[in-house]
Amino acid sequence: MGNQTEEELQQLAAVFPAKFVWGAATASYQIEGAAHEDGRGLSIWDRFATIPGKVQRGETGDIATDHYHHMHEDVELMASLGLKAYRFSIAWPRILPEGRGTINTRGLDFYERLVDALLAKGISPFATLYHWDLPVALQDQGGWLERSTAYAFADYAEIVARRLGDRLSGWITQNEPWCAAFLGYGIGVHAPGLEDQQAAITAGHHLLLSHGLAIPRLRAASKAGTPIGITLNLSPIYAADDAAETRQAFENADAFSNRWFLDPLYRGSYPEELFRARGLAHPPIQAGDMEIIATPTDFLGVNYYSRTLVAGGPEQKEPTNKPTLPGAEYTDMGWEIFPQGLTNLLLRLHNEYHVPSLYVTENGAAFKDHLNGDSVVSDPQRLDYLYKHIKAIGKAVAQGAPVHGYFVWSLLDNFEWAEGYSKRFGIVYVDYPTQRRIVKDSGHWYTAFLKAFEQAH
Ligand code: LGS
Repeated sequence: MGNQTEEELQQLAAVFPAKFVWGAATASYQIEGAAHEDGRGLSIWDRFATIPGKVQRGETGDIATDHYHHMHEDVELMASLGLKAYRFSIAWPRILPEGRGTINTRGLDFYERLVDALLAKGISPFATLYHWDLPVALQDQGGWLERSTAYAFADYAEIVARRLGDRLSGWITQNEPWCAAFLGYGIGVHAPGLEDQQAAITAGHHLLLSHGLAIPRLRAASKAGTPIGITLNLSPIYAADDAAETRQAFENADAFSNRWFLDPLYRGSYPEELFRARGLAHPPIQAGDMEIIATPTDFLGVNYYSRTLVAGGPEQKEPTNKPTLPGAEYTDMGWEIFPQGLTNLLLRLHNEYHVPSLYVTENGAAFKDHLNGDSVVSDPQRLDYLYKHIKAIGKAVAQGAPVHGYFVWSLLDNFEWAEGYSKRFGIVYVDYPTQRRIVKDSGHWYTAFLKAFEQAH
């Protein structure tokens, strides 16, 4: 397993406050399967995945890890790993098959069973309300290009909160609105597959609006004090060289990758560079929108995987995290492994945006994993990735960043969107033909670290 001694693990664990929450994360479409069961409506990913060429090998989430039918076993697995928290997402089309209107109570029942099973094992449930599976019925009315979708989201949020709000440890409204907007509407690599950068700006605005509109609805229907936040994918920008043009490229990349969503949430405005650099217009902002979007939340969820390198020359128009640097290490996704980027990012959110509370809601890596014999998956690179990133968080905590939790992406190998099942992010291996779960060495290591944490506190 890991090369660290028990003392080293305890030393690292001792850096984190006693109430720090350690968990793992998943998302509905990536793990649940049971796409046509118990009254679930279709989502934009059900449709997108069947378009030839959109997902590697034409794979879909129809079965995925079949978590819908393995839910109790999966909760047992989390307990055996020693997880203290679990971040999952709720499939909107299971609750409202048409996006609004008639409620499918069987959908609510499933998530209630999950939450109760977690609580019975002492695992704190954190629910994400939107991890990209929009009901197709709403997409057919324009999806996130329509303002009314933001209002439909707030209604949906309240419906879920009325059922689960007395038992959750936290709400996450939106997961990575940047990805939903840009990958889904701007370049079409995710559902719904549009390729229109102006549309991405509009979708991003309505995603942010939906978040702001949902906050008071969630608060009113949840037990007092339940923390509410939003999760962003953030990637600190680094200059690849010291050329003069690189400075402007740096600002533009930061506006695009980070400030597009951070500034409206924490400063009440969009960064002008976002529009200027790309020749785009502002989204359709109505009076009061920016105040709604900037409604105070309790925490920010940070998904961190890698940094972004920029160079100013004309040859590189988009920021990238894929150049091949001498000496750098890359994951199976081609993303550079850069733990100190996470330290810097967390400190920036604390110092520049004054975020009151931070959770790392995703962090992890894909590597090529193989089942050895019956029950061993040796994944030293993932183990090392997790260790180094937890250490990087510890550095930020020691310098005052208010980080309160960490969720590994992911509990299980799963449907990695456009990559299908070819990329494995789990700390637990899934043998898809049998749906058998096998804890990888990184999973065993995480358990050892969590034990060290208990001992250190
Ligand atoms: O599985 C997803 C993980 C894997 O890597 C999860 O559903 C998402 O929330 C999250 O986006 N995830 C992820 N992100 C890495 C982002 C790298 C950005 C590269 C952008 C390419 C255009």
